Amino acid sequence: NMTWDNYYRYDDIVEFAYELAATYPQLVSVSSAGQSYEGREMILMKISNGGDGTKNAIFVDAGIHAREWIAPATVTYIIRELVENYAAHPQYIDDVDWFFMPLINPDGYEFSHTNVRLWRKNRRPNDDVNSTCVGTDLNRNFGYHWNEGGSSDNPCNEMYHGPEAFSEAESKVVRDAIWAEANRTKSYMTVHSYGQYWLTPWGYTAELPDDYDQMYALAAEAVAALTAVYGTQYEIGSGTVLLYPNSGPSDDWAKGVAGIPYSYTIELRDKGPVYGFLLPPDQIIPSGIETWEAFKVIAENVAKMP
Ligand code: 0X9
Ligand code: ZN
Repeated sequence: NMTWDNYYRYDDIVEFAYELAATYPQLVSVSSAGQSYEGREMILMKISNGGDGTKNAIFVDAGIHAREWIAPATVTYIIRELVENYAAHPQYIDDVDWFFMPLINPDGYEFSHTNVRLWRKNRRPNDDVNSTCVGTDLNRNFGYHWNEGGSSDNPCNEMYHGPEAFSEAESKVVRDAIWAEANRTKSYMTVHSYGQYWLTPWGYTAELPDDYDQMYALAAEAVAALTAVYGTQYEIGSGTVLLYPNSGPSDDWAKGVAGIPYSYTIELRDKGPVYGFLLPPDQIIPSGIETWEAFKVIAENVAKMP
C-alpha cells in the first residue's frame, strides 16, 4: 500500500493500479499494454468517466529512465489525486480522458533498486557478441529522426540508441499505446528527472516546432501554477536549446509522427548537484502537489481544444 513517503517497487506500483481500479471501477481501468524484455507487464491506466471515446485525451508516461525514481512516484501521486478526490474536482475526469503508463522501464527500475542505483537504460543485453554491455537508452530509441545526433553507437554508452529505431520491447509497447489514442490525444507528457525543466521538442534539431509559441504559452501557464505552490522554479524551452541535442526521444516521436501537438518532456525536482537523481523521499509529496497544479492547467486547456 503506497503512501508516497517512500519510493516503491514495481510490484507495489502494479498493485496500486489494480487496487485503484477495484475501488473506483467507474473511473479507472488497468490493462497490460505489453511486456518488458524481462517479461514484466507494462501497465496502462485509463482514467475516464465514460462517454463515446471521443473526448480529448492526455497521455502521460514516467520512468523511461530507471534511476529517475521521482517520476513514477509523482505520476502515481497525481493519479491518486485525480481519482480519490474526484468529487472535489470532477471536471478533470469528466472533461478529458487520461492514459497513464506510470513505469515504462520496469526492468531497469528494478535493477536500480537491487543492483545499480544509477542505472538508466533498459536491461536487454546488446546484440554484439564481443560486448558484454547491457541496455539501450529508451529515450534515444524512438523512430523519428532516430540516430541523428546526441545519441551513441556504443552499446556501453549511457545514451546508446539501440541497433535500430524501436529495437526495444519497451519503446515498441509505449509507441503502440500512444498510437492507439493519438487521434484524440492533445497532450503527451513524459516525466523524467532532474533539473526542473518543462521541455518541448525537438531533440533532433535546434530548430523550433512551427507551433512553438502555442506550446510555450501552455507550458508557461502550467509552470506558473506549479511555481505558485512552493516557489519551485522551472525553465521552459526546447530540449536541444535548453539542454543538448538528443535524437530519438519519445516526445519527438509523439509530436512528429503521432501528431500530438502539446508533447512535452518534464524534468522534475531538483536542480542538483547534491541530490539530483537521489532526491530524498520527503520531497515526493511536495513534488506531487506542485506538479498536479501544472497538470490541472494542461487538462483545463486540453478540454477546450477543438
Ligand atoms: O537526455 C534525456 O533523455 C533527457 N534528460 S535526462 O536527464 N532525464 O536523461 C532530456 C530529453 C529532452 N529532449 C527532448 N525534449 N527532446
Ligand atoms: Zn530521463
